[in-house]
Amino acid sequence: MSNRSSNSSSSNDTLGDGSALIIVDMQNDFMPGGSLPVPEADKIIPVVNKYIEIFMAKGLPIFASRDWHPPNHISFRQRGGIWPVHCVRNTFGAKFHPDLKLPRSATVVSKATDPNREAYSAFDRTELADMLRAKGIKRLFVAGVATDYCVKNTVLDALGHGFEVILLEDATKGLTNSTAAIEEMKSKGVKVIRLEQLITVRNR
Ligand code: VGL
Ligand code: ZN
Repeated sequence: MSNRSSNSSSSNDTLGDGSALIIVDMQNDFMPGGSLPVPEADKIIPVVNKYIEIFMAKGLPIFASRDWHPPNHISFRQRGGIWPVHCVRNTFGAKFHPDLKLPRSATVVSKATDPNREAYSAFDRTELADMLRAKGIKRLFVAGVATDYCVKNTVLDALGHGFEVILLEDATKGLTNSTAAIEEMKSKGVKVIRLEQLITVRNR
């Protein structure tokens, strides 16, 4: 707790003690060529890797969520849901993209594992909030896909749990409406930054 700022307007973009990186659903099925592709999702991989490098260099914790559905998940069209079959647990589509440089020390959070419940948020029936609190985390930097589904729901839940949230705008891609999703997150108190701004803060 060495770098607390007394100025609350600038305190929540500071990368230091109490910060963690959450990478949402960077899985093959959400990439171009996958069964539920998020346009250009593969383009953010190098940027996500850069954030991973920065958090690793600072010794800060990294969490990676994954959509981890059973084969008969309620969100699939075959069961009346709105999505094609995607991210079925233990399949290639559910694996993280091979270019994502997730460190061994990262904590993987599996979500939407119940066949009869949809869960977009990485906090929904997972241990994420407890694990973050156990590590003294107060501030979450969020990257990944899809901006307008799992990222947004994870971010809003994080606010509900009392975490400060910073969305990494250059490390997220949406399915249909990223702009509206980002505006909604901003209106609820989320700060939105890009790599350049994080480095500026880091080197201050
Ligand atoms: C997601 C649709 C269905 C996501 C997951 O990760 O944003 N979107 N399941
Ligand atoms: Zn899903």
